Amino acid sequence: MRKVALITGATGQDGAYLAELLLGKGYIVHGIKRRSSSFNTGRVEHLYRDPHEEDVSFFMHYGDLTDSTNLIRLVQQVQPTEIYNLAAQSHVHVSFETPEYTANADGIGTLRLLEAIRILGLEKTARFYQASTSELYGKVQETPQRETTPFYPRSPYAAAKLYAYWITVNYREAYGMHASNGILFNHEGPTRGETFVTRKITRAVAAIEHGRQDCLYLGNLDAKRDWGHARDYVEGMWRILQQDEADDYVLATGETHSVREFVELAFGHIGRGIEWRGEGVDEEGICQKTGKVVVRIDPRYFRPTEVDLLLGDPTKARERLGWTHTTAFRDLVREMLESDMRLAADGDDHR
Ligand code: NDP
Ligand code: GDR
Repeated sequence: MRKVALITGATGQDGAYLAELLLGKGYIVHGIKRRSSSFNTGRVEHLYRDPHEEDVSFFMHYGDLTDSTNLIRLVQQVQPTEIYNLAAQSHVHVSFETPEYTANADGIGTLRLLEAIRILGLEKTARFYQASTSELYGKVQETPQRETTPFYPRSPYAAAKLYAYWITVNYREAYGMHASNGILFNHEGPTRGETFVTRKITRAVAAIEHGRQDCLYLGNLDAKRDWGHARDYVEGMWRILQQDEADDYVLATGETHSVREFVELAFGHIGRGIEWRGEGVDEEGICQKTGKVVVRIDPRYFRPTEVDLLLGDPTKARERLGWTHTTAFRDLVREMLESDMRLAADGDDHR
């Protein structure tokens, strides 16, 4: 019997990598996509085949985490053996602008999916993965952060994900469901959303190099993150669901770097060193080669409450899942930058 996976958020960065991984393992994969006025399936286009052809293994369905009836119908139709709940309004800063929607999609959306499984009597047959996040640690209580570190969310996004985390634990304990949380630290790649800081930087560096942009405007350069590659992290998600017992795991690299370091490395890759002048909102990054200002601070990118430092301890994942990251920070930056340089050279910097 082939395994059947249902992925919410299949059009997102992780959903696309995960769909590819599972198809490679022989799964039948069903993804949920949202109705949009323009195409939003660019990341999974290479996996998609006309459903009229024979032996098709990848299917997309319209759906939304804010619509219970849709979720119940899809779970009933698909009868998944594994459900990966990756759909979310995933932008921390945007969550301050859309807190209610974020709570609805990211928090209550998770409950809707768990209830769909229960209503359909699939709680003993369908395994459930919840995309939990290092943002739960927020104002950190312990460094490095591990599975036992107390949570202290610092945004509407993190507060919504806190509910999702605990309702997943509760359904595991209350109904014996195989429901697990992956507490994933930041993971990136060439298809990362364009407004997350890593991709914003690599796209801007490529655009500046091609003479299409003069300056990159950023917020807090001193924030530190534990950045890995999304390809590695979807492998960890899959391993979590292959365990006999459901449990919660941190996936991280165990290294932390500041936004400033990311900027320096990205500009360094195209042979343009950065010299920093000023402080706080007056801080500027000058290109050592041209003498031009290529980075400026714009306070609009500061968050009302910030998460200053994230550094994960992936020991449990290494010992129990045999999981470890394979892409080093420097190689991640290079891969993202090279991809954006190719897109900029083609005159097509949108994906
Ligand atoms: P993306 O923002 O790239 O993808 C999010 C996906 O969710 C997209 O497919 C999006 O659809 C979909 N989506 C958003 N709202 C809804 C909704 N109401 N109903 C159905 N689908 C919806 O995120 P990532 O791939 O980076 O992250 C995947 C998950 O992991 C998210 O839950 C995120 O919060 C979490 N996470 C991510 C980390 C990271 O560093 N990447 C770290 C820790 C956790 P559309 O394409 O139409 O916008
Ligand atoms: P994060 O990612 O909030 O960690 O959430 P993001 O890349 O948005 O921010 C990382 C850090 O960079 C600082 N920063 C900026 N951020 C953005 N987006 N734009 C800027 O111009 C900018 N300048 C500085 C931020 O203040 C922050 O400190 C990501 C998402 O994928 C979540 O869904 C996921 O849960 C967490 O990672 C783990």
